[in-house]
Amino acid sequence: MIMSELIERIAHCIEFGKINTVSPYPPDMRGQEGADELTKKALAEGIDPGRILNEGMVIGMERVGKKFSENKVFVPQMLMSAKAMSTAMQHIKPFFLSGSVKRKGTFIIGTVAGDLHDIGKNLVAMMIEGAGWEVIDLGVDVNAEKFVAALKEKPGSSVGLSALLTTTMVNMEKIVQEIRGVAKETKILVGGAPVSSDFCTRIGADFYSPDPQGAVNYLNQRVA
Ligand code: B1M
Repeated sequence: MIMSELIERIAHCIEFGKINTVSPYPPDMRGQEGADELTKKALAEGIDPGRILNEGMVIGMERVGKKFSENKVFVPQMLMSAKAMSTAMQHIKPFFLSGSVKRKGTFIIGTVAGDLHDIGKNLVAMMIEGAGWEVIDLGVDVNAEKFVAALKEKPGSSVGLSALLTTTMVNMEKIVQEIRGVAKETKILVGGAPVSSDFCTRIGADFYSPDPQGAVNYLNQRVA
């Protein structure tokens, strides 16, 4: 199979929520390979993991998101896509982790209170860990108290907040304020689809990045 065809099949599996060969969903792909097997195959064929991620997996998620906006698919389909994405991510993750023993510092990350989206946050965590940082991932639906408690355990850490909903991005402000209340100098990064540079400035965070690489660059340049 040629490289671009394999990458497109991965995108297709994620778009339609085809996890692996045995998964029964979607019915018209029953028995076919899913994101699991195809990602392993792509890596075995030597395809760059960055291409598999950006030209395959992320594109698949974008397509399902667009269809959701147009009311062409619903939450269950998005969940299947998210599951296919997470399964594929497990295979590419080792390629993004650096072997460096000495860590540059600690980065605490979480998706903010009320928000259960974790794919983007996981990608950011993975890239930052791969760039040589210790990452403490607090998961999803993380409130200010949990961020503050993690920071108290690891003073001097930088913090990353992710939000995917316009209704939850507002929770970032409270978290920033609470963190500033206990550790004023903490570098706070924010990101996620509805977040912007203006919003970042308005809530008193330090840096907005639209993507994981921007967050890595900021940490390496400003914090390490
Ligand atoms: Co949700 N959802 N969802 N969803 N979902 C969105 C976000 C939405 C835009 C879909 C739409 O309407 N088109 C919409 C939000 C609308 C809005 O607020 N403006 C939406 C909605 C409405 C909802 C529900 C309310 C639906 C409902 O129940 N009626 C509900 C809310 C649940 C909750 O959180 N309380 C909901 C639920 C879900 C699922 C659980 C089904 C599932 C999430 C599964 C999971 O994450 N494990 C889901 C999904 C999959 C999506 C879409 C389709 C995909 C999100 C995603 O993973 N994208 C999404 C539509 C879309 O984005 N096109 C949508 C891929 C990911 C790689 O990108 O997360 O943007 P992203 O992360 C990027 C950057 O933003 C950035 O880097 C990442 C990599 O490039 N980034 C950072 C992210 N965090 C960062 C932090 C940084 C720096 C960069 O520094 C710290």
